[in-house]
Amino acid sequence: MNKNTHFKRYLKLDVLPTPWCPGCGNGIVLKTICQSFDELDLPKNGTVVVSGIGCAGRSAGFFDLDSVHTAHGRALPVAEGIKYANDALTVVVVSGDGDLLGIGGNHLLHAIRRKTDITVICYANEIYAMTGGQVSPITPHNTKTLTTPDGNPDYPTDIQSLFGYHNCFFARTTAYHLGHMKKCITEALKFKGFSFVEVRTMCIVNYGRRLGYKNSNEMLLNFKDVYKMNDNAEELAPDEIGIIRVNTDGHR
Ligand SMILES: Cc1ncc(C[n+]2csc(CCOP(=O)(O)OP(=O)(O)O)c2C)c(N)n1
Ligand SMILES: [Mg+2]
Repeated sequence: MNKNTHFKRYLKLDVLPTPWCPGCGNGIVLKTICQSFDELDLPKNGTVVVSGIGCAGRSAGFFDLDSVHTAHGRALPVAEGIKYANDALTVVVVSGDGDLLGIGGNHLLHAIRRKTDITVICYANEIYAMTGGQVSPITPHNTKTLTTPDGNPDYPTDIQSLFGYHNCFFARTTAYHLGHMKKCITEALKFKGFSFVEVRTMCIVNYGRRLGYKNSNEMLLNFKDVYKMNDNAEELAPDEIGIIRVNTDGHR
């Protein structure tokens, strides 16, 4: 394998293709996570991937690593348990916004509080994709979904605000900003403590089509138009991507 395909060693190539719809952003995120693993040369017998349930959660089965596909919303406590049992392992959670912030939201609060040294990659497609496109905790206000046909009456959770004064690593990036996504994931993996990367990604089939997008490329280009880079922020505005900096001792 050459330098550009070296990341494939972290994938079970023989079980491809994935079950994801044409135009889904999940493959971009999966590939980028593997590229970050490759950059850090993470040992295959020292890295564990944990997921909840959902389209994003299906990622866990495609890593050529030990992985656990947990019940819906339960990825974090399982991942924390693995880390506490064997501190030498690198433990990575890959799951969706519905799984991590909706049904698993309570676990997220406590993982942040405990600052367990794990990395969470949230495939933030703003929707419960696998089950047909129900409103999620980060669906924007007024947005039409299967369960909010007149527009979402609620406002989305600002994920970074959950971290409050706790000394964790938080980054927001998108499926369009490939280099930035890789940097965010690599930095999160290097961080000693709880790290969370919110990756804005697209679901055309159960979300974008309802919003009037013609194809997933339009959704991808929308990330380019909307999101501005701000890598030294104390706090990210809703239209900014970047890393919330923490000091080396873990303090903001
Ligand atoms: C306890 C439980 N409740 C509900 C479901 C149904 N369910 C499966 S996937 C899913 C949504 C997942 O959404 P998200 O985590 O955002 O992942 P996505 O499919 O969008 O990638 C739901 C509600 C379930 N499997 N288990
Ligand atoms: Mg989702």
